[in-house]
Amino acid sequence: MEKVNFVKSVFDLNSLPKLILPEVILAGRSNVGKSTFINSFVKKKIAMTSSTPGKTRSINYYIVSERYYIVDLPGFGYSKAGKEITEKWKDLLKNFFTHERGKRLILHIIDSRHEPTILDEVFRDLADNFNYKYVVVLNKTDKLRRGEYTNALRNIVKFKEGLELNRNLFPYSSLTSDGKRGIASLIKEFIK
Ligand SMILES: Nc1nc2c(ncn2[C@@H]2O[C@H](COP(=O)(O)OP(=O)(O)OP(=O)(O)O)[C@@H](O)[C@H]2O)c(=O)[nH]1
Ligand SMILES: [Mg+2]
Repeated sequence: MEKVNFVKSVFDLNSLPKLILPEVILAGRSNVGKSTFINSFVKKKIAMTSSTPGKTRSINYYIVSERYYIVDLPGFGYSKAGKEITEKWKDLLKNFFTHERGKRLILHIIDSRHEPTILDEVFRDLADNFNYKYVVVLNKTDKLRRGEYTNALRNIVKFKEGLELNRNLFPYSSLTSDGKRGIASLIKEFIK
């Protein structure tokens, strides 16, 4: 069993962890299930989750078996304040991703029940500018019936060119841990 520990919450990019390790980064809309993904993936209630959007407000670092970080990002689209927050979020993300670090794997979490939003598109395009490995995790699949699941998979390939099941597209459920094996081997390969 892998050992997972909380490292720190980062509010300012000058205080990122000094130790550089590969980073598995959870990005996605607010309330999509990034923090829940972490808990289910590492089988430990380590990240704070909520049914109300906007729970994670800082960049949270967790370390797995002293070998890599899992990084929980604040969700996008949580905007009581609207546009201004969105701009701030874009800046923070852009700065975070342009900050000189080790290698990175971005898991873009998208709710399988809904079409990707405009902010998902903004993030996808932002991620395109960086040289990091990028995959889509289509989550909450436990909420879908079989036909809906098939449709979700069929539709998501329109989101980005070259999306391919189990290569850079992973269905997942935090409730049942369905799809965990594929992501586990992706990470294993990534940290080699
Ligand atoms: N059924 C089901 N519910 C899920 C799943 N993943 C997350 N949830 C629920 O979705 C809600 C939001 O989960 P969080 O993990 O807090 O979402 P987040 O993306 O971290 O949200 P922010 O911190 O606001 O960015 C919670 O009520 C979770 O229980 C899943 O795979 N299946
Ligand atoms: Mg969260």
